[in-house]
Amino acid sequence: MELIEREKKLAAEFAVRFVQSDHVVGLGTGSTAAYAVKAIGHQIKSGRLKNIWGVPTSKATGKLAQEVGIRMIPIEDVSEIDVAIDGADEFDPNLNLIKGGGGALLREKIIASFAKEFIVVADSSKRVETLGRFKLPVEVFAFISKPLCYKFMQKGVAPEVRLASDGQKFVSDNGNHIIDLDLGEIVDPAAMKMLLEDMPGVVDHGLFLGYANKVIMAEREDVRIFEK
Ligand code: A5P
Repeated sequence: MELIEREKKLAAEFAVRFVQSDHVVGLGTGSTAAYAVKAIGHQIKSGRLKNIWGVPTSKATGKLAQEVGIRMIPIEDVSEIDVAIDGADEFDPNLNLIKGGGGALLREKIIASFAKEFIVVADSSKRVETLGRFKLPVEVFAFISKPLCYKFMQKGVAPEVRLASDGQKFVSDNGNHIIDLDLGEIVDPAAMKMLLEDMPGVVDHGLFLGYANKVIMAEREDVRIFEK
């Protein structure tokens, strides 16, 4: 297993110690979160965790959770989540995040917002001083993705409508498109958040400001915990 992969696994498995029996657990999306989902399944089987209910952030995660034996509640039946564990594409020193590389940002943000504790798991490549090296994913209503690209270009931003592996436009679990924005360093994430939220047609975006309580990052064989 290559180093980055080992770091993802180490961080994700470490985070699962914050899950206790009787918890409702938000299950993140992506390759790092998948290690946490598998570890939760393993600990249910071994008997360390009892009466766990998972809330998946995507159809893919729901499928994985089912395979590893985690019982689930659909997001529409959730009132509170004890702990959510999810990956990130980037995190900065304020624990602000870019998420959505896997296209699941809308449900990820909703689940993070319902979680009493939102734990981010990451390999060491995800740590940045300033967000923006990773293109910012923006989920938009499908019918408006092209006009919104023109709008972004007018604002001097390079947009890219995300494509799926078959070359067709990527469609999120919510039936929307994703526009990836090459912003360069996002010096004022709060201003960018406001700008995006003020654009009709934008459903949500991958800036997660003030959501994370902890980032658990693995760096080689060490685990580092960043907290606010
Ligand atoms: C999914 O939409 C994302 O927010 C992921 O959590 C993020 O892209 C990190 O993915 P990896 O763990 O696969 O790097």
